[in-house]
Amino acid sequence: MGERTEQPGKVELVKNMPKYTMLPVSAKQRHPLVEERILKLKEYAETTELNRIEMNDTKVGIITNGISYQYVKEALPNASVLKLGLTYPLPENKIKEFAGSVDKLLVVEEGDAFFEDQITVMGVKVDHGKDLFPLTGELSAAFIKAQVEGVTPKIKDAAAGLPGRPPAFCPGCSHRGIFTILKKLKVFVSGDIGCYTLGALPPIGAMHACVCMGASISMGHGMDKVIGQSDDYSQKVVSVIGDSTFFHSGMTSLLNCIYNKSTSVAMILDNRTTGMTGGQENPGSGKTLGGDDAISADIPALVKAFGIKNVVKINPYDLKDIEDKMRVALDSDEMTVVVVEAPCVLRYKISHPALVVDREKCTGCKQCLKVSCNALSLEEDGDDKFVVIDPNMCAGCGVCAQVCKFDAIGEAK
Ligand SMILES: Cc1ncc(C[n+]2csc(CCOP(=O)(O)OP(=O)(O)O)c2C)c(N)n1
Repeated sequence: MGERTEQPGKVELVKNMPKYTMLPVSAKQRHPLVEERILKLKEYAETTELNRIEMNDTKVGIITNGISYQYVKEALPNASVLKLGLTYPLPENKIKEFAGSVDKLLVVEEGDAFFEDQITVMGVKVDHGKDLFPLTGELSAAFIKAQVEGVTPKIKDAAAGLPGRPPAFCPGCSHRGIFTILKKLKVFVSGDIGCYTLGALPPIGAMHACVCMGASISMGHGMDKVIGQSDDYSQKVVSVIGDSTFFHSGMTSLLNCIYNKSTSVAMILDNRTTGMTGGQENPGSGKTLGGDDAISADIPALVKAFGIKNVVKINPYDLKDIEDKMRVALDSDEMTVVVVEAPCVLRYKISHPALVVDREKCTGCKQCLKVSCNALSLEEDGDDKFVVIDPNMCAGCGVCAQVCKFDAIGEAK
């Protein structure tokens, strides 16, 4: 932390094969140096302010770190604490000194018994650790207080019967129409991480797997190999991945698919941004993170260069276009890659005039609510039920209008 200081002089490349080239012969020579460095770090861990003892009441001493430290300070302000800021290697002497100056030693850490096990191996008796603070879930100040002092703070119960409010796609989001049709086709969607993962949640509920960033296409490939060809769409897999995730770690799996003759369908939802994490630039957006102009990677050209012949573009705001082209892709016995090009409406501030509902035509059937748009809500007037569109939220994308069987949604007259 502090002011940036520029390195004086010119930085030069120095060739030093035994240091930088980890062939077995040099790796063997480097290993002792790594061990020496850990010993030096251990000495540093004993003296650095990052590992500090805050002595208070000596009845209870707590070894903790990070967010757990904040909970401990809130829950047990009088307890003595050893706060670890450098958590590997541990400061053995400091831990022993702290343990010796308190009556009872507790280790409060989220997840695994990372400190507790190492401290026990040092020969230090831990009075309480994972017996009170479980391996799973998250800690909180209230939970720590309850476990240590047996005092459970009273928290008011939520009113019964409140509806769940899962997060939804933004009004106007290009992912909405895609998932509406994937649901209609009843395919198995092997998903990935990004705004489109919200397609897994009700009322859409059309993503059936998501493990980690970049896994969609490879999981889909594996499922396709196991299941084999089928005419039943519910037994067909469509992998769905965003542009940023594709550039990050989806490209290699796609190459593997075509090399190993997958018959799955992969959809790349190219909204020209990294939407979920706040709209950062990526290799397709045409800008560097610093805001300078950059290349804009051409996804269809890239995919064709891998050897994929069936590369199809879809307009995500035209439900018929999506369904027709997806049916062709699903019926093909060769892999198809569907590229959906539509800029993120939030990031690029895209909006069209808000749509309106014709109350005379609306039957209150709720079909439009199933596309999961927060601009839409159901109103009641006596026995009459009808949908209204909030003009401040609606981006005029038209997806809700396309699912209305009564032609009740349209532009304002
Ligand atoms: C390994 C890993 N790194 C970073 C993240 C954080 N993260 C969540 S979603 C996402 C990318 C979303 O961008 P994109 O795939 O383009 O989809 P969009 O949200 O724009 O629809 C990132 C980087 C993560 N989940 N996993």
